[in-house]
Amino acid sequence: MTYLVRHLLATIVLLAAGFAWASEPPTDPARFVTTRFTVDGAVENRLDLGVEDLAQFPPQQIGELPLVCQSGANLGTLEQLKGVLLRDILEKAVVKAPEHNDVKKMVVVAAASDGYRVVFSWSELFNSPLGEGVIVFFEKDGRPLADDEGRIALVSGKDLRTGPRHVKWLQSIEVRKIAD
Ligand SMILES: Nc1nc2c(c(=O)[nH]1)N[C@H]1C(S)=C(S)[C@@H](COP(=O)(O)O)O[C@H]1N2
Ligand SMILES: [Mo]
Repeated sequence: MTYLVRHLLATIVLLAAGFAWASEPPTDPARFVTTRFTVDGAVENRLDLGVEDLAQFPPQQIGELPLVCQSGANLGTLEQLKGVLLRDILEKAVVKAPEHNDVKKMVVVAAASDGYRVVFSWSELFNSPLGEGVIVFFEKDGRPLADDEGRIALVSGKDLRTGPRHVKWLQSIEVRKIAD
């Protein structure tokens, strides 16, 4: 084999490997899909809720919600969301706050099956207009949520940028007191 041919072959092998690496399929979102989530931490009643259980709460709808990333990039629109208020779920779980000032030091952590986590303060949810826009949702456009975010997700509809607190694949809600 001449030097030139060997060199050519090596180049072809390297190029092929490069393409194989670059075109590796993205992680399959189906492996993150959740069908239930828990509510735990500082609550009187630990809950474990599936879509069918959410039907027992007062229904909430959001007609159209532009999704905007933290970077400012526009990510499209969430249409016809059906869900329930996170506040209503927490009221059923009953936040444990024996001292008059406890709730002011509490946060609610919404976690997803891929490790994504976002935080709300108790005050945001229960003592500000923002709370009226925080929903756990299970239907979009009249259909169950697809694998890319389903079957249960959460969104804070009154955020300036709605992407960050759009939690796909909701897995748990944890109530925590973070200051003494
Ligand atoms: N579970 C989960 N939810 C998530 C994220 C994530 O990585 N995991 N990324 C967030 C961010 S930063 C944005 S902007 C929106 C939109 O992400 P998408 O374009 O991947 O749908 O989802 C949000 N929700
Ligand atoms: Mo984002």
